[in-house]
Amino acid sequence: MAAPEDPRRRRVGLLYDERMCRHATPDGEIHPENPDRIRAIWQKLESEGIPQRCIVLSAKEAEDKYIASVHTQRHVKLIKNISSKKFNSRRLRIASNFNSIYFNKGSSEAASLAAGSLIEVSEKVAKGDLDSAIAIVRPPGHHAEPDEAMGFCLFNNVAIAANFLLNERPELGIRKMLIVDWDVHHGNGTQNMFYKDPRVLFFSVHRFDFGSFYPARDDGSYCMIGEGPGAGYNINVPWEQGQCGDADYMAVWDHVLLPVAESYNPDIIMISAGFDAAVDDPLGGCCITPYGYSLMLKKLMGFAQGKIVMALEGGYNLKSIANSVLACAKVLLEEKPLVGSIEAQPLESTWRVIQEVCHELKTFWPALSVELPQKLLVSCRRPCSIELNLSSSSESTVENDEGASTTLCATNFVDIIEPLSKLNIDEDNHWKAVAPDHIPTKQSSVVLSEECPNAQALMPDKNVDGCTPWRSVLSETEVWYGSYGSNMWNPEFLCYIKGGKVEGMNEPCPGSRDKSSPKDVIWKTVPHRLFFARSLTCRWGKGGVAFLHPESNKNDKAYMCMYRITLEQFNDVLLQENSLHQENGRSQGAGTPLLVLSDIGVAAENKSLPLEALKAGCYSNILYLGEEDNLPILTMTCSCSEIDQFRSGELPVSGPSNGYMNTLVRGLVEGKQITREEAIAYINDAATREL
Ligand code: Q9C
Ligand code: ZN
Repeated sequence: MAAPEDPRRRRVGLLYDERMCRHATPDGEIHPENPDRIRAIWQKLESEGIPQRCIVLSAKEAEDKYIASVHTQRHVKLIKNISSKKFNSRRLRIASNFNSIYFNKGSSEAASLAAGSLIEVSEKVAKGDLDSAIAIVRPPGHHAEPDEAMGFCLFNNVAIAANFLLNERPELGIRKMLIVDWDVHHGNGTQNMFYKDPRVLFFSVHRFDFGSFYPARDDGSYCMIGEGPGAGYNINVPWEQGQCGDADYMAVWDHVLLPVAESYNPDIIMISAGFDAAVDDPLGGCCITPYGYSLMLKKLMGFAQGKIVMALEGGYNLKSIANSVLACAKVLLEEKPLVGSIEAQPLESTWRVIQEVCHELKTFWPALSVELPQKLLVSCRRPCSIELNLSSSSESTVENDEGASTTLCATNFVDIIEPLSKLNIDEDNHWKAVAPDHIPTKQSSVVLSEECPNAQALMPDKNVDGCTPWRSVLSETEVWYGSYGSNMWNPEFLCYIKGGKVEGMNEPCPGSRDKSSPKDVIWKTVPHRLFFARSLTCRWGKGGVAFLHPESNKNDKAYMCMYRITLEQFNDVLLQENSLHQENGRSQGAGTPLLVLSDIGVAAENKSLPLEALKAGCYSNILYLGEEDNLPILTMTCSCSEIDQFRSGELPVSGPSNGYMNTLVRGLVEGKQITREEAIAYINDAATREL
């Protein structure tokens, strides 16, 4: 035994077992959820001398009967047997029936070791043999449903251990527990397993992005508060966007989680500790620092007499997860107070989400009834729309979830900083204060971090404005063009890129100068009202065309097909949609573009950006609809003042012609969003409901 027993010394369990590395992709394909994750964490802890200060445990396989307390017999059997020889030829096909799952010869053992590890450490913490514990396990668990593997998860490790304590070890006195799921993804499986159970308060904070972030189901919404006796014991905090960091999580801790934990008074806390909301995670798009994680954990240690069990869930940047787990281990071990500070303010959307959650739950938790001080609501930071990919090499490789490698071209330093210098900076120098939190520093030679919080210090001294032909600059920036009208139909949109016309169009499109196809096409829904207005367009002839109400409303839902194109192409589409491509010297070639990089920043700040040069066109207003894969989502619609004119009858409101209607329905159906019947109902509703 190492150090002499100090009675104040915390007994922290640390579980790691190399056998959990045997679960891997069957043919060595690259995958973010890979064995190096737990190895990297363990190596980091070893290099810092952490294991010597902990009680190190190895894994035990979970007994079937314990796993079966949250999973169906069928699922237990499948996962227990999937690695056996007789499944050799069927493993791939079976995996493909699940969402984001792979299996190999090591999967069965690893899955039951992960679940068994959680049982092991939870029992020891509940008994008081340990004060707290960290289980460095994989595969992760929180997406696993009663009868379904999902999202890299085979067995729901935390749920199995929670049920074990409640049902199998009543003598340990664990009658109510709090599960805090801070993985960037919603813990859908865990939520489901305890949805009607008041003995488990499940709290998940996750990216939701209005239902478009993985697992992209509506059960991650704040409306899901539990059912029957479990009503009030399920709390979801669904972020509207990425970029959430320390300040946002602290705001949720202080205004939601801690007040609830205080009144609930749990006997133990289990943390579904994914670290994919960490800064630089390739899947999460958020930016919690190791200091942020240590604060989140420290604040929870004030409850349940410090009985805390942490279970690794996601987290896919090896450095980020290793440093974050290290920070957490130190918190559990050390009696020293934390040092550090949180620079940024919460995002504006964070206060909105907190208010929604509190409103939903205040009848169950009176502590959530307090109004947020007005002063908090006005001091917030705004999201930043431009991906800053400062890299010392010219290319950096990021793995996507499916294992394929995507090569991102690093954006040239000058291209990024120069347009930023045009961003509106308010009197309080808001941008400067906010910059470090927003700027990912991926192996960057230029370090924009706490040591160097002043982005302006890094401005190149030469003003390059005017020297760069706009097309080449804008061709290096990608955006999502979100289409909610006829461009949802792929062949139709391609006319604006490649040129030409499809059936129903009166005149052909000239196409964009850069005729390369969109890099990606994805769908999303947005909380905006779709409606039809105007009565005639050159391209479509008689009938109204689709618009989005520029203001968002959470009761509205519009389908949107998003094309990943360059900002140069976006400009060309914008010109064509406003039929300004022939006249107007600024188009097609020389002159100035309608929308430059810095405009995206302004659009992000204000959500919409009317373009003076287009005010005669019908789509003169750029909407910023958040981001996807760190790229801004832009669309075009009418201006706010036109809404008033449509309402008053000054400008006509009319439904789509049959040809236009057919194109919309075709786009939705071929895009596999909804059935033909649903598409027709959706369009009819948009065309008939009063604005
Ligand atoms: N287009 C955990 O972090 N992504 N799971 C699939 C499909 C799956 C994450 C994307 C992400 C699963 C434990
Ligand atoms: Zn996750």
